[in-house]
Amino acid sequence: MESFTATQDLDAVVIGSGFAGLYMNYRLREQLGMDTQVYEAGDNVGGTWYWNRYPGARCDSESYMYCFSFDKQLMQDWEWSGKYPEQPEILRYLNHVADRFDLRRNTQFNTRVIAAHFNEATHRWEIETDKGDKVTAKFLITGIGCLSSGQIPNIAGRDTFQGESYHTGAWPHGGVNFAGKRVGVIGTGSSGVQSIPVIAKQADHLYVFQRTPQFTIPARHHTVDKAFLDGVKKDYDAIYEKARWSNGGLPIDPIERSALAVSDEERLAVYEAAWKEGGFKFLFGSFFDIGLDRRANDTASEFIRSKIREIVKDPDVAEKLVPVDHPFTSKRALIDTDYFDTYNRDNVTLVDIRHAPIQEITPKGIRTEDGEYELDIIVFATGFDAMTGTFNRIDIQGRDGEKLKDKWAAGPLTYLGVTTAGFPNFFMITGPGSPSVLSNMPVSIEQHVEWISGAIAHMNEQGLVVIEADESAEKEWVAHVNEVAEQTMFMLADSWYLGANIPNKPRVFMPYPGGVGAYRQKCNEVTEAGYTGFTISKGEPAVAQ
Ligand code: N01
Repeated sequence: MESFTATQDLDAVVIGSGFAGLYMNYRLREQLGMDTQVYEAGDNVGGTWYWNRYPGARCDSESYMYCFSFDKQLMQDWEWSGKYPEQPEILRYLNHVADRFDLRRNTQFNTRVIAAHFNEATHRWEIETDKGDKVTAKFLITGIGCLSSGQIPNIAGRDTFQGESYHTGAWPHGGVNFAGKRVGVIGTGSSGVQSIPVIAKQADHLYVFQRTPQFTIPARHHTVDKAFLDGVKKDYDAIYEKARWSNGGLPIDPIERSALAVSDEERLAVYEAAWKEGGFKFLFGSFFDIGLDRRANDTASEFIRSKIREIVKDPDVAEKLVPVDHPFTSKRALIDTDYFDTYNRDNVTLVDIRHAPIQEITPKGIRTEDGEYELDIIVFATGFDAMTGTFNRIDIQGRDGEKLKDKWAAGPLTYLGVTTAGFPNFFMITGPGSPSVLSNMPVSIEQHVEWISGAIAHMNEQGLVVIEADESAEKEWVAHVNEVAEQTMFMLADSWYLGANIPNKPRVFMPYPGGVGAYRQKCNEVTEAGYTGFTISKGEPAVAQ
């Protein structure tokens, strides 16, 4: 982008208009009075919830916690209809937020940012979009989501298929008609586990192509009890505050009990009660060491395996569904509605592609080592190039023309998951190295947006121009993230947390697993100590903080 001629010089550019971009826009524009432009690839707000419209899509944080807390009246006014919010309802909520705070006014839709280069002479970002916009901004902030670059595996013959095919993360707005169709779903992660039971009810026949069996807990989704929600609303501040200081961003009391310190009977009773209640309490509300100690974990993993064998009537199918190659919680923990029971249906076939891998996609369907499955529709529930994939699609260049993609070639390097050294005035909402995907996202998003706007407000008040993470602080933070990750089950499975789902992606644990409370504490300490680990300057010369 040499000789960059901008049509506008802005205070800030925000990329994305999901939960993160919406709130960032609100803070910058309404609270800091900054001239802000938002660019959004979709034709409306919603981010993840705009794109992921597959059947059964819903969030697995309970609805009363899957929302913003920055506006008390908004919290009181919005009524959720179910225990877990469904995609259309979350999208309605985000549209309501956009309307209520007039957030579309400075948002340009159907527009992707394709390049952003930091100009060291002007201390401004020079930003270009696929629609030909050229603007500069003092601050560049990404709200591009952690799971927004869909991954369709490069299976031989993929383009020869003559039926319809879809990725769950780019679902047609008009929906897909499965009636009377032979459908193949590849993938049994969150998207597969949610969509499989719903598609099974609509399709003539459903073939599930499973590479890795999953541990999943029943969600026990039900209509929200009005009295419960009324109770929540009376106590919303305290409930949300508890979530802010929790491990996973949910208002669940920390458990001190070890799975290894109780009798077999007591342990079983705890698991049975949690299984009956449903949801993530099985993980966060049973024993503290399930995610930390392999022997403790074995007790939970074994309990879930016994449930799979109990639910699935055909013992051969049950055995194929039982995960044996990784412990519970080493991949993303899942909750489901009727997932295992779906395999008792006559119109559902489990195809074990671990033992008979897919050889090719043919014009008629999918051929595995065991034979060809003729299909009308293929659904790729095959996940995302998570956490770094969307950054890599934008040509982001910092000091000395260094490309972010090159800097992160061996894995993402960030300070606090919100900034990266050598890229001044650049902030990432829920970037790699922050709790992000290991937490209830709105809690982490709000924390980042508020931390970023706090840093910007500080700079504005002090007449400071450039904020930049120090390399040494970044190095220390990355080492800390790795050290904490090493103590968890996460290292014991191939997962997108580690980049294992993308060919040639470096195997590095990307989110911060230390918990949102501990992370918030660290961020607060950095701020209170005058932005330790950052250099903030008036441009030239730099003033070490
Ligand atoms: O993707 P995934 P996802 N051949 O990567 C399989 C969030 N989310 O879209 O495990 C055959 O988890 C792959 O198999 P394996 C949530 O954070 C949240 O489901 O790699 N199979 C796996 O089974 C989630 O974790 C919600 O062996 C292939 C599946 O495809 C994240 O998004 C809902 C394959 C991919 O699973 C991603 O979930 C939905 C190949 N070549 C998503 N490549 C909620 O809040 C991949 N697979 C509820």
